[in-house]
Amino acid sequence: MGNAVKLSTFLEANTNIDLAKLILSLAEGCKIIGRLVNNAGLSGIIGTTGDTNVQGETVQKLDDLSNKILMDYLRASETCAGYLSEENEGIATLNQNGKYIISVDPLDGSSNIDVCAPIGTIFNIYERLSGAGDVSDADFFQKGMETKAGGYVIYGSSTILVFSTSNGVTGFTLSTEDNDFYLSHPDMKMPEKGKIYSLNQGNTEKFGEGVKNFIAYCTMVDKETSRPYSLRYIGSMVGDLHRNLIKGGIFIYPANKGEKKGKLRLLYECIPMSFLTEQAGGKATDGTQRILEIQPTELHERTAIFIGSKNLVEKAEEFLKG
Ligand code: P6P
Repeated sequence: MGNAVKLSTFLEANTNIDLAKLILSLAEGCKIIGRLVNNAGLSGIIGTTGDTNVQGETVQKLDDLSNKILMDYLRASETCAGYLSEENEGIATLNQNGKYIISVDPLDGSSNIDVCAPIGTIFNIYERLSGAGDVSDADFFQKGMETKAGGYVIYGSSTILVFSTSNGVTGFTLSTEDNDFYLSHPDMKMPEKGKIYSLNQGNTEKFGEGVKNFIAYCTMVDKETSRPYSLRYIGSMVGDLHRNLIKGGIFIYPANKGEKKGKLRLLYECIPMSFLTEQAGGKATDGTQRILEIQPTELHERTAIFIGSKNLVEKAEEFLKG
């Protein structure tokens, strides 16, 4: 790969050795997950396990496999003390003397596996608050602004690791030549102005008036503001947010009549994506406050989210304030 910058080289130069080890272990696990996703149709691992997870959602076989792979690789890192996953009811201690803890959605959007749409692994890393020994829930109840590293791996037309350690956002593409991650997206910036809105418009009748009025604003004809905007919705948060990070836009999963606090989970979906978005110059709120300022109180709590290009999130907030 010539003089392309390897992930390991970038991490050595830009973070401490423990965090670098953790991210490299995570990246190794995601390489395995990516290969399983790419071969899913041939290896009989498409479909469900027949179980439902703590969220009451049907568990895809690849959800379960991805979760187990990440636990194994992060345990081997020796620097990851604690693990919280969408797929596990409670937290797990991986290394009693580890310095960090991690919250993950092992395979976000996994219901899209059968239709070959982009899916991804989302992660958020904090320093543990407890000194050593077993981790506790309290270690995970930190506001998103305490994040030490956060991001995702998208398994799409290519496999790309996108993350931040508080010094901007960087993307690394997995080479199919030597199976290593190389710098491909230095200093990613969320376009301030976007023309894409992304939400499940089929739920409009369940939304509050503010969201309905923002949707009407997006669909109105107005040449001066390049409206109507385009609706793009993959049904996979990682796919929708990666597109918006590159092209600009807003992603919305609001509270609604059926989901009082929305659907998406605070600790391992909304906080990492909001941390990354703010690091790229975008904005992320629950409609009234920064996602990164929400005080978590439950491991699997959910939140409404309005996230993306600053101009669109602020326009949505105007409609929410009525
Ligand atoms: P809906 C996938 O199940 C997920 O958690 C996110 O990746 C995605 O944005 C959302 O749910 C889709 O939910 O209700 O629109 O199908």
